Amino acid sequence: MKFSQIILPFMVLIFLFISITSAQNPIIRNQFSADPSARVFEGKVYVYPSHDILPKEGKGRPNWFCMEDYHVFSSDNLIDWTDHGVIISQETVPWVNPKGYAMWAPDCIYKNGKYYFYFPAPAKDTAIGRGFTIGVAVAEKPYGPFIPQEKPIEGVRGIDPNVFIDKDGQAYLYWSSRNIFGVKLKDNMVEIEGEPVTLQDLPSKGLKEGPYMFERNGIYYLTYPHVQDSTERLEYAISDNPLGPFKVTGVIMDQRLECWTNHHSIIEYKDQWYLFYHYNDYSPEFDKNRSVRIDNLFFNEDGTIKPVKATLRGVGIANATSEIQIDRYSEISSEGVRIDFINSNNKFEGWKTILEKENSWIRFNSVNFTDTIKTISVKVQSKNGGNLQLNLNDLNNSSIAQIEISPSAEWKVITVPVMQIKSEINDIILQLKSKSNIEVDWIRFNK
Ligand code: FUB
Repeated sequence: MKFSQIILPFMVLIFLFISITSAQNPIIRNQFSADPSARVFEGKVYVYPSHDILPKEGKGRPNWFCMEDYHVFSSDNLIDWTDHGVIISQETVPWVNPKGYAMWAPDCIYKNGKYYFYFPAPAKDTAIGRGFTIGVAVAEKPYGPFIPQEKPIEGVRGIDPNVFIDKDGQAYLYWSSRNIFGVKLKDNMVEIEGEPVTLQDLPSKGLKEGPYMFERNGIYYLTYPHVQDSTERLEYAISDNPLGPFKVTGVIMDQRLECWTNHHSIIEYKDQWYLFYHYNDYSPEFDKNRSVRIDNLFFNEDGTIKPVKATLRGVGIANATSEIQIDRYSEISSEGVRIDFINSNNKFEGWKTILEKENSWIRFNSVNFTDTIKTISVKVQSKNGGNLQLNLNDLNNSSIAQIEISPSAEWKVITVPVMQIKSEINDIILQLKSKSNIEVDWIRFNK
């Protein structure tokens, strides 16, 4: 067998693996994921989320959060995410109740050549105390293997640990238990130094949890979910000191009635700030099975944070030759477009776009083209058949493809030629040009 016969199939496989996903929300599409703590380590973004599962008989409490382990994910483009697998589970931490199913929101930080993973869980030994306490696991690499400490951190009780390291190298641990608490960490990162304080002057009414601290231009931003009205919204307060007192300053993301919790983290990566948060995309009927999302975050000149718009499109530039899930749109016409699950019995199969009114349209922004594109393939289904038109950037521009769809009750992939496209980034707009409904799964451009 020639070298090329051995190597080429592998190269094709690698290429397929890299090119099949495009940036969109939610970012993790084969399991539930929540409470994302994003960190930049070794030039990549690592996300440490909670791992929601469905409670079942003998597994957790009905209709409540249920989590037995943590995975970690990484990406260097916020588009293609690698799942590094399980890093900690309730069965492998010496002090954790192995039947607790409550491995809630974690965090991870780098100090002195080691990665410290902080996680809340109920202890198996009631001598440690009832309810949640917070433990640490330590690794040489951001993806593990993480070795858990024998005991949780002494003097800390609560959930949602967050660690911040100031410019002078001092580390602080924050957590919540209705209020938000903070304390310095010793240099060993596994013990606290001094007595924890309740952070002042945060809203006095309504649950506050999920603290996330960061510093920018000398301002300390304490960001946190808070129930101001009926569900959690993301707010922030600022200070000139990591332990406050704080001044409540604004709302980063408003409440969403469909998902009671929101939990977030904020990072700067390659000169852009991002908000990582969650929503119950794959589980509209049960909001304790959530999914991680990302959207861009911007600051005003005075350092205040602009409210973040939650989008389906998410962040990043999609590759024209990947399957573009246009149901994760950036904009749709005011009527005539619906998004639904492809298979309501397995929601991880994703969504479809239903165009049901003549001239209705859907836009997907920031698609990277090369001038070698010759055809477009569309996965569609239409009982009565019809026509789609594809435009770049503006509906008033001349169309680049006309797609005629014959009647069919089955999904099929139709491929038609496209006009020449320059090598650049464009928005794509798909428009219905007939009276009958057309359902679209994805679009892909081919060389
Ligand atoms: O994921 C369980 C809990 O829900 C988290 O610890 C809270 O922050 C909320 O997101």
